Amino acid sequence: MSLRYALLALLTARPLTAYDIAKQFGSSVGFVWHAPDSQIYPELRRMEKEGLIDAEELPSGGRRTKREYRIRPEGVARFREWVGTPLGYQRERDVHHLKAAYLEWSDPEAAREQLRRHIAFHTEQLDQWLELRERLLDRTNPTLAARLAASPPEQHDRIVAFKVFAYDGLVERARTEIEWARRGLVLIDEQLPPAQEPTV
Ligand code: VNL
Repeated sequence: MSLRYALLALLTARPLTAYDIAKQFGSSVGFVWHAPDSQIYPELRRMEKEGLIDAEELPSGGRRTKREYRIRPEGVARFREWVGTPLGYQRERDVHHLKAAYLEWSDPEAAREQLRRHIAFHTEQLDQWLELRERLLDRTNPTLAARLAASPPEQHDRIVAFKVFAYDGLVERARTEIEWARRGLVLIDEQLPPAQEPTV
């Protein structure tokens, strides 16, 4: 269900063809709400049927006609309502933390390797969030640039500030994961299994 709000969010920036929606999704809202193209296209059709968005056939040179999607006032109202309504929370379900609780069962080197992978993954994530954050701050992200072009200048700072706020949270989360895994590496060294008594 969140996918439809991510799509409505994208379409509040400007009307887009289905193809451009899929493309721009991946370089904007898709970073915080990942969805494959195979989910995006059918969801657009459902949103159209439900009157949240309109599709306009665009004249095109080729055989396939292009359809441009535009958010309808009903879609804007639904989006606004969703943004203003508290979400529920899920109980914890994290396999990395589950496994961390039992690392005394692992060979120390295998445990280290897993924590190193955790660090590598979240270091890549961190770099990605920092880069995206910069492209929001300098306002060169194409979705944001289009959104700003269509909105009054006195709104620009707050539009940017909340996008940056979202990525600030992701930056902090990635840093926390990296520090946690580093502490795990230290812990493994401190808690090496006792050496076996030599058998005579
Ligand atoms: C937008 C642009 C949103 C870039 C993003 O992530 C982003 C936007 C939530 O203008 O909607 O990375």
